[in-house]
Amino acid sequence: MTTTSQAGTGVLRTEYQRSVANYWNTNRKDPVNLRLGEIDGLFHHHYGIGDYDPSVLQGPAATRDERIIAELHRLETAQADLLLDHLGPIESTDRLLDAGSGRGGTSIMANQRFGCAVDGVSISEYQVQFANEQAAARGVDDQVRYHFRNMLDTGFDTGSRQAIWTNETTMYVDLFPLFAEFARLLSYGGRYVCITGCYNDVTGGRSKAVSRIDEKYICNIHPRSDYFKALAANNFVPITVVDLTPHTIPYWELREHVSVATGIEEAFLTAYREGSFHYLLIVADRV
Ligand code: GPP
Ligand code: MG
Repeated sequence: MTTTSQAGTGVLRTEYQRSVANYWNTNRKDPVNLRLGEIDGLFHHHYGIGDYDPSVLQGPAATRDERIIAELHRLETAQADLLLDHLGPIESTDRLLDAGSGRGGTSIMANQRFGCAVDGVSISEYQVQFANEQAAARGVDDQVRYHFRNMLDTGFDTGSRQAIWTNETTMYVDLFPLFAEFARLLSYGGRYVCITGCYNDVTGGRSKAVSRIDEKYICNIHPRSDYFKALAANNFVPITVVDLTPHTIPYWELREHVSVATGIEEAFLTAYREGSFHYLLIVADRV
């Protein structure tokens, strides 16, 4: 399944991709992700969904931070569960792709739920190694495999996937070649699920708050319209679109109170509240 184009330095094609890989390779002491993941060994690189339990902010001050960390982790795991809910019926013989798999949490959850093989790809060698160690520690490394590959050119076989998802990773790539690669990988009727942050075409261009998010993560948040143009151009037909914005705001409000907050919380809250930015779930079928 490996092609020469995926070997060694071929994975990183541009200076931009190298700078993104460098960010994730060197961002190793990120307590906002490690402290949460250490709770149960599911390491996420995405945000949370749902209401938080307000009692975590009350109770003994000495253990308050611990309670908030556990609650943020619960909301992030709930987000991944929501994404997986939309993959449709998956058989244990199917193969899935996690495009931009980070430290691996969503892939592990998919394998637990469906019992099928999952491949994750990341352009961060550090993340790939970390995630493979997690799969090995759980004894699922025969089923869940992470690869140092580029999601724009995965090298996996044509038509080999029943479903593909991107969990907050599409802001790192041009959507047209990305969805062309996904269309190649999916069999007819295969499903693509995306959770993303996108900016609002209706209110105009990129707001200051959205630009701050781009700057922090070295990403390029797309306008909402780009998703639907790029899906349509690549034979994807949307079946479900949900604006998750009101359901992610509580996560950010709670995150403002935690010791491991990074300072980006205010930008997310401003962007969501002013309406310049949406947290979107998009589900589409390949025809
Ligand atoms: C990172 O998650 C997510 C991104 C870099 C993509 C940007 C997402 C948008 C919705 C715009 P993380 O868990 O690594 O971030 P943090 O360290 O802030 O928790
Ligand atoms: Mg995080």
